[in-house]
Amino acid sequence: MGVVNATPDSFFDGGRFATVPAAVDHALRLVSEGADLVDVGGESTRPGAREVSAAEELCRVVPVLESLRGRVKVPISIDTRKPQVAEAAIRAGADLVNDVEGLGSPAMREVVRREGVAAVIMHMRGAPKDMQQDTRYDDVVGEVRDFLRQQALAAEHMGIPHDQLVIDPGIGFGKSVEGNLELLRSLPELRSLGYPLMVGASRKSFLGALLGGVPTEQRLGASVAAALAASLGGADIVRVHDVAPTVEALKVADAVRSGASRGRPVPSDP
Ligand code: HH2
Repeated sequence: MGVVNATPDSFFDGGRFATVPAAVDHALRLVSEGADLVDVGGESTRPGAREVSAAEELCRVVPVLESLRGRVKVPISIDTRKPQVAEAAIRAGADLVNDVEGLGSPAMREVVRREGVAAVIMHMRGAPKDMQQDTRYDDVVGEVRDFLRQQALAAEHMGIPHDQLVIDPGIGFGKSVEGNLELLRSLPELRSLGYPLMVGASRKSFLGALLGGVPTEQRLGASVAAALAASLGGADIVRVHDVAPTVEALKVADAVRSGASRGRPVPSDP
C-alpha cells in the first residue's frame, strides 16, 4: 500500500503532495512502481497533530479521489477517522476505509456497512494529540490483540462481513520503541485472529531511534527492512511511503521463499 498524504503537515512528506495535481501524480507514480493499493489521507495523525475539520479534509481528498477514479486499476483507500469524510470519499471513488480509530465510532461502522466497502481496523491508544505521552503497557501485544478482536467482532455484529476486514497494530500510535518491536515480533499471533494483517512502519520515529536519532529523510533503508520483517512475520499488506525499493525487497524475499525465479535465464554476473 503506497501512502499519498494530501496534507501540509504529515510527519514525513507533509506539503510535498498538498495540491491536487501533486497528490494525483504521486498516486499514479506509486501504482507504476508496483503498489497494489493506494491510501489517500487528508489529515496528519502524527503525534501532537491538531485535528482538521471535516470540511477541510474533504477539500483535500475528494478532488484527488475524483481524479484518480477510473485512472488506476488498484483499489484506493481513504485514510480518515471521520464518518462523513469516509462516506464522501467512497462516493468520490474510494474502495476501502482505513480508520486509525479502529472503527470505534458506530457512525463509521454504519458507513462501512451501508456502503459495502472493506475497512482497516487500526489500534491507537488515545488521540494523536497526546498518544505518545504514556506508552507503557502491562502487555502491549495482548492489549492490541484484544482490541483488534473486539473491534472486528463489533463490526461483524453490525453486519460488516468478516472478509471485508483488515487489522493493523498501529505501529507508532501510542507505543514505545520496544512496544513497536514487540508488536513486530508478534505478528504471527495477531495474524492468528483470522483477518488479513496490515503493518505501517514506514519512516516512523522508532526506526530513527534505532539508528541513533536519524531524521525521517534518512530512514529509507530502515523502512524497507521493517517492511520486509513485517512481511516475513506474516503481514499481508505493508503501508509504505517508498514503494519502488519496498517492492524490490519483497520480490527478492518472495523468490527466496517460493522459488519464484525458476525458469529465469542464468545471469552472467556474480
Ligand atoms: N500510519 C499513519 C497513518 N495512517 N494507517 C494505518 N492503518 N496504519 C498505519 O501505521 C498508519 C495509518 C502515519 O503515517 P503518515 O500517514 O505518513 O503520516 P501522517 O499521519 O503524519 O500523515
